[in-house]
Amino acid sequence: MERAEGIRNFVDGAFVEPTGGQYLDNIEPATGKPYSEVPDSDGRDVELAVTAAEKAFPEWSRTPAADRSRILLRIADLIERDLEKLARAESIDTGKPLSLARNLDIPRAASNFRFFATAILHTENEAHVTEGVAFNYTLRQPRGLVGLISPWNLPLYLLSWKIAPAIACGNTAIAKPSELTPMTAYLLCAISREAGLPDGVLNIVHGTGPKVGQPITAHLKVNTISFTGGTVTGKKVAETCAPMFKKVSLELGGKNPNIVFADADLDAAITGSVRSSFANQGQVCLCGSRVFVERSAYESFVDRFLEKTSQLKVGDPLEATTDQGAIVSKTQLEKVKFYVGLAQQEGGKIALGGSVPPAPNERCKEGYFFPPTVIKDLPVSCRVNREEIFGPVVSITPFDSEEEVIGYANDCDYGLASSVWTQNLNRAHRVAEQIHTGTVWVNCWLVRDLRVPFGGMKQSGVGREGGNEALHFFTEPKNICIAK
Ligand code: TXE
Repeated sequence: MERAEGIRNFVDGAFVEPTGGQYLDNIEPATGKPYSEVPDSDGRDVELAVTAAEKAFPEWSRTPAADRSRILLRIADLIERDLEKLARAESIDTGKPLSLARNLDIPRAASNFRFFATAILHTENEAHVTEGVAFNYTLRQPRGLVGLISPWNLPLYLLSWKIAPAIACGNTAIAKPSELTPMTAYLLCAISREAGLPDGVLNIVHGTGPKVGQPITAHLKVNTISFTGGTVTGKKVAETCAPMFKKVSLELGGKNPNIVFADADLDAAITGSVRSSFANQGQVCLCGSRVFVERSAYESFVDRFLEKTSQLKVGDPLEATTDQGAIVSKTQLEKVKFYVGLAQQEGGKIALGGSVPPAPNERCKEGYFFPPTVIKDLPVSCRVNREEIFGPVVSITPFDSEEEVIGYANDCDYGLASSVWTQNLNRAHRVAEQIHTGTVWVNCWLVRDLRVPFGGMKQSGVGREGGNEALHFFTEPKNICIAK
């Protein structure tokens, strides 16, 4: 692979070197080799970005919504124009199949910009008349300088899900993508400049969590933080922000139950469960990593689930026939292998996969590959069924009653998402109301309407993204009360 263009920080509308002149290797997961470099920035670079964002804020926050909307719509159009380039960059950077980046990640990034570009044209302000006394109206104003920190699994999809509402609402932003997958964030900068986004509205500082993420979260002038990543890091972000009374949104990990009742449409349940188990190599916080099947359907489901899963092709992410690409990093691959080993110690039986496959081709002989893996017979509350693996590994467990499976589903430190497969409408409503997750999909998975609240409870995070939740998060409500 030819060495890709060097990534630079984007500050005040210009591409700049990191102050310290240091760079990190950016590894291609499919080959295990460096293919580009990413700025190893530090607090000095964050300071430059904050200064730029502060300078841009007065003008941008006063820019009419119609003008902000036009620029964000242009960004969406340019993302679509550059779809192939962005999809290829995302695939190379993350190891995900090019087909997945082309069909999911990049189109959703365009949708994120388009959604919030139009949402700000239709917001309503509340008014309350205190009869005979006063007239109240609620003004929602931009918060100011916001910090946006995003993870490596869906890089442009999740970063744009923060940038779009933040700047649509009139804030200016300092964003930090994961150091593992910086490329599409870098490519977005030229797109935003071409779309006419004023200098300093969006600033992107590349680098590690401790050297760049932490200074962003700790900066006195950054009063709002939107974070997506692991629960451990989420706690560090919360610890930093709490004493500074910052507004924080935390979108963290998940250990999502996928519940299949015997009365389900099993064809749909199996197709949907294979997808929810292994999409993006299982590296989606919404993946259904704990599969529960009603006992009377268990054997049949397992046989057909294994058969369909065995048809998934692990391969070079750039090849059109690939269903499963590479795991994002050597560290993440080791984490997946650790949990597969632990599963066997905890009594699990590997029904499919479980060990590193042969390299898909010469180019990828040192890549980070792991096959879709299915584990049976695990104790319900063992570590593998409680801890987030974030890889292509699921457990399948039978259950005997609705009450029992709801108890299994809720006996979890996370509460992000769940799926329920049943053709009994009453049961669907009854079970969905009792499961402690922020999203419950019934007879589907990853159906996403951008207007709905998105997020989790317990250790899956705090707050919600999407729709009005995002518009409210990135604005400050003010009650103005005028005496009669
Ligand atoms: O995420 P991190 P990692 C889970 C998954 C994964 C685990 C760790 O289980 O194995 O999290 O993954 C930045 N202050 N998810 O290590 O560390 C970091 O640079 C401020 C679920 O990749 O949480 C990156 O930009 N920022 C998740 C971002 O935080 C800090 C998706 C996320 O990195 C920081 C990804 C700090 N102290 C992983 N330390 C989901 N919910 O989708 C790091 N960062």
